[in-house]
Amino acid sequence: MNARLDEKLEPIFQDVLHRNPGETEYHQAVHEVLETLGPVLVKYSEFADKKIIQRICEPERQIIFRVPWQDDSGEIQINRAFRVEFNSALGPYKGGMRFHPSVYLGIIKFLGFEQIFKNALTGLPIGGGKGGSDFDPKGKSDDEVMRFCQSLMTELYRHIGEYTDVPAGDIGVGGREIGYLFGQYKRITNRYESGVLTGKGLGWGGSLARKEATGYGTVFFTHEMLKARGDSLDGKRVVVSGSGNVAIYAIAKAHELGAKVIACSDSAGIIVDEDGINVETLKRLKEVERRRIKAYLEYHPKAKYTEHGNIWTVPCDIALPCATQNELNGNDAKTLVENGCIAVAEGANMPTTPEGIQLFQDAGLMYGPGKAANAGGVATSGLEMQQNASRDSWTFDYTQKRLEEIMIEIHKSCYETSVEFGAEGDYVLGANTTGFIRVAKAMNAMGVI
Ligand code: NDP
Ligand code: 2IT
Repeated sequence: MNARLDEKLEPIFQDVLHRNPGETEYHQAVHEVLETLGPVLVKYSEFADKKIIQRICEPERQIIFRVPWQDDSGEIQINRAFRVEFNSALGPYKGGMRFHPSVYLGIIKFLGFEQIFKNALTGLPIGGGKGGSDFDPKGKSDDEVMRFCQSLMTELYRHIGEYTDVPAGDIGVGGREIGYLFGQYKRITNRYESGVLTGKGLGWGGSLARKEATGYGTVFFTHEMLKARGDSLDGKRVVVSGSGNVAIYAIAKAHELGAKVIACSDSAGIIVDEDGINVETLKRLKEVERRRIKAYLEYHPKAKYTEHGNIWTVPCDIALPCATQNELNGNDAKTLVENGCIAVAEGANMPTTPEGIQLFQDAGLMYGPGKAANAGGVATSGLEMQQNASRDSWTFDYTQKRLEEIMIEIHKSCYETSVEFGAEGDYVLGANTTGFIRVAKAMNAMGVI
């Protein structure tokens, strides 16, 4: 955390450090937002008087619980799960569940904090929340995943609901897990409450284009950044980290808009395919067979695999980090800049370290932070909630059109805010400020709650 904070904001940050010891990712996420809020407090002094920032930094509710389950050999396993209901000024808490062994309170709080502003940017009536568990789905059988999800929901059900808190997927949580979670919620409550979870399967309340939405949205946002400078995706070399839900559909949409994605990765290694990454192969390997990216070579022997390689050393015009937090550091940013990269858009949440962001901004790159660039996923979850509320289901084309309009609008409002605050093209300031002002105005109107 390099940039200095405004003198009004530094004590607020010190208090966050003091009250949330050891939660480094949460500290990082708060610092990044506070860095941009100085001018907002000058313009809206009532936000300072009413301690809006201090209140936003304290989650409305945090739930931590035990998840016991039995593995296939009959042994009892114990995981820990979280749901952080961060802010409900704009609507019910909304945000995904992450299943990954690295999950602890600090990760869920950073994600929940980001989600508040991201969700505000979508313009839809959704508050911010996040949850997850240190459960590792890798290597588990379907039955084990089912038993774990059922046990988790046996506690979580009492905290969520269509008008209260609406979870969805994130790392390690996709259609399979949402199915098991929804089934257990329905069974315990005896209610077919479609709007309690999003990312559901097609045919039982899910929305077309939700699976594709985050990756597609990130590429729509990238396209808008390029258009604002009279450029386009056509013919661009793109590198996408990760090979999960967000990465796959970012690659698909980048190809559709004329770019060539030449590299992707997983936590074990990177694939470079100069012919362009084959999306059908990726889908088969990752969505159906749940295998490692290395297996891509079996279908495309001319591609190159590097165990534990660094994807950011692959020269490209556009970089889309779509894996996880802090996956792109200052050195990586320097390499990308030196290799002529012109734009970075974050499909993942907080993938770039503060040093990396600073380097991109100093170099004048187009840099779209996750809160704006990956908001298409939660926005389409909002559209799924709309379809559930009206007991309707929309076509793929209509839903995708709505997603594209939302991404265009997010880009526009971030850009306009950057101009208003004298930092044209600074999407970090644009996203943080726009999202914050929307939440702060609602909180202010609702009194001290
Ligand atoms: P998936 O579980 O589908 O895929 C995650 C990908 O990232 C995998 O390739 C995984 O590799 C890699 N990865 C995850 N953790 C690590 C790690 N610690 N180190 C290295 N690689 C890692 O998740 P999603 O695609 O859904 O999520 C990716 C990112 O996008 C996350 O930051 C998530 O918060 C964000 N996001 C997701 C949204 C959604 O709708 N799903 C919406 C907005 C943001 P491996 O398989 O080897 O672990
Ligand atoms: O980080 C995110 O925005 C998500 N994982 C999606 C949240 C959602 O509720 O769809």
